[in-house]
Amino acid sequence: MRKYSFIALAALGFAALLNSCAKGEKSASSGALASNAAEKVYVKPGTHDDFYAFVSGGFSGQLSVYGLPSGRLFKVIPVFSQDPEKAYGYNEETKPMLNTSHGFIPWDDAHHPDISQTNGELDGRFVFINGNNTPRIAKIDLTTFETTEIIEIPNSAGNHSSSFVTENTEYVVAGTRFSVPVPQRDMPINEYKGNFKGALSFLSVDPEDGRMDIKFQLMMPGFDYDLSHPGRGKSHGWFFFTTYNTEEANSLLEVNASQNDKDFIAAVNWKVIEEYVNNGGGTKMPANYAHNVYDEHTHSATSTMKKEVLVVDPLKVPGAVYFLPTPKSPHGCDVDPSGEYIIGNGKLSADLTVHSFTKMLDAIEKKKFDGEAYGIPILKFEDVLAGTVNSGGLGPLHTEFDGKGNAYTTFFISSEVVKWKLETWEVVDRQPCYYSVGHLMIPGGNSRKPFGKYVMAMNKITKDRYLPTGPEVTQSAQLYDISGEKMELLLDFPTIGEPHYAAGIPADIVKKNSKKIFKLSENKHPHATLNDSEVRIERNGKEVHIYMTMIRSHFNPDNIEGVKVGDKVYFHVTNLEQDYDVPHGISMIGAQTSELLIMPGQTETFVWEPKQVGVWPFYCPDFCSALHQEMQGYVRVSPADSDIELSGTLGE
Ligand code: K7E
Ligand code: CUA
Repeated sequence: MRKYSFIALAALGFAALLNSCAKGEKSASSGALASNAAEKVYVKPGTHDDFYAFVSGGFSGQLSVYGLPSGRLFKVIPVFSQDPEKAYGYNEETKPMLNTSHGFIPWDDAHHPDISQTNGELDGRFVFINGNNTPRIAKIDLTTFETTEIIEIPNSAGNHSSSFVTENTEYVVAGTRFSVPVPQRDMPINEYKGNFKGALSFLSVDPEDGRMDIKFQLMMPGFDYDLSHPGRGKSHGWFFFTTYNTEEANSLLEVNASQNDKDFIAAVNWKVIEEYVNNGGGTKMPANYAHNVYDEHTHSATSTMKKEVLVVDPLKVPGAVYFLPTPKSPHGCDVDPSGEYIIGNGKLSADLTVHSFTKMLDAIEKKKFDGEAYGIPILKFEDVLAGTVNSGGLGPLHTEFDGKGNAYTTFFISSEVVKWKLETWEVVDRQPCYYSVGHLMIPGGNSRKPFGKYVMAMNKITKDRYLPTGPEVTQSAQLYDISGEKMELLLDFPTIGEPHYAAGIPADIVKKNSKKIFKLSENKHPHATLNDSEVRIERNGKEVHIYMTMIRSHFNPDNIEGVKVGDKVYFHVTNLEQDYDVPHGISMIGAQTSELLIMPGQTETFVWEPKQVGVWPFYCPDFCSALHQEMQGYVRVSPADSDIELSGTLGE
């Protein structure tokens, strides 16, 4: 019977999807846009956008930076994937960033960026983002827009309920989507139930330098922990996680994990656990995970393997965890700006469940429990329910807030954004998305202080919205003006990869801190060449180290002789420029790497192993001056037994 109703719901959803596509075609051609929509997104040449939007790349593994309202793309920040454009993961300095316990992993699936906060408001220091596939959390420094730290999460698999930050960035959270044996071991898969564990990891963030560290891992029952959000204001100190597959099925989850009428939102009191841990609680467990840190002064990353993690059994900490029954395999787990309402979006449901934090505390205090799961108390649904939004949509996924008492929820199946009122739970507006929307984002939407001017919806399917590009067509974002009663669609723009969540922030908070150059006087790279008198070439057996500089518009040296077949040639190249926006590049014929793109004052290294005798050119691939085409040089490669002396010259 249950199975039947699920299939019926899916079929209904499919019909709705077709329906919304048909609607889309019609309104696209008949002009759903208000006549002044173009004006509202037009940012005059030479002027700046009001907001930065950091949009996850999903399976591209990167984070892209757009301006709002224009939708202009400014940068793709490489995070978990190698990027030849920036040489990230190709140069010797950044390769350690992609080290893991599984070796060098130059890809991941990045979903949820979140901006650091102070007192519950965006502070614009860092963006954090999760890697799902090989569980990791990365930190991007918003003075350089570069990834400066990646930490691997042990005992985790499918790091999806991540990487959301608490009100003062005390913690960044990483909850496992897939439960696994902990510790990992060889065991039959069908013994999953009762034996697998779901680790919820809390990573502390140093208030001074932002350094991350796994403070503790809470070992929860073997459910799937899908999404999470921090409490704020009155609920600061708590973290909420949606679960599905509380059935603990290990096969055909589309049916077997949809049996229970209700799954749970897990409410975790991290303050209580923090206190327990600070007083010596928890168990140190052997582990093996990488902690990779990029140093702006050495322009280099180091990777350290960590060998231990602190594990906490929730049953040992009274008051640490409660389960809030939530209908129909909830996906999104969102907390309103006041911290009172916790919204669970049951993705197989038409309604939204809103829990009350106050009622939750009250029920806990009165010990009104409705049984337990693996020893964790379950609260009564009716006791914690604040209200239900009868939305009339299908497949609710994610909710954001405008700070004016309204909430906005995406519906994947019925392909729309629905606006509703907190406390009365009434739906007040709905707008179609083209098509199949996932997350949506209001700048500051995950904080005490949202900037409710725009909402950006991120769509999975675009079909006919753009010029076709073969079987693979772009995903997209859509921008709506939400300053009035009714949402107004302003703009469609294509995105990089598949955006899941995004994080937006007023540009003013970030742009004043943006670095223009790296100071040469602060360059602590061990292979830096800080002026032309330090230029040199050294041989150490078969290793050759070229200490090279670049400035408009030449390399020093630009003629190199004495390199032999079989050598391993390191180019350590320093850009001596100290002007804004004057990077130089270097690329070498036949080198099995990418070009380097070196910022003013920075040093980078690539390795070239010449296989053939000859005279081989290198050049600058970044058009840096009127004489950029003159920025070139040659390396003479001689036979392995040659006795030609190593030399480097310029202008001789
Ligand atoms: Cu809904 Cu990964 Cu947040 Cu995609 S997730 S949409
Ligand atoms: Cu330097 Cu082109």
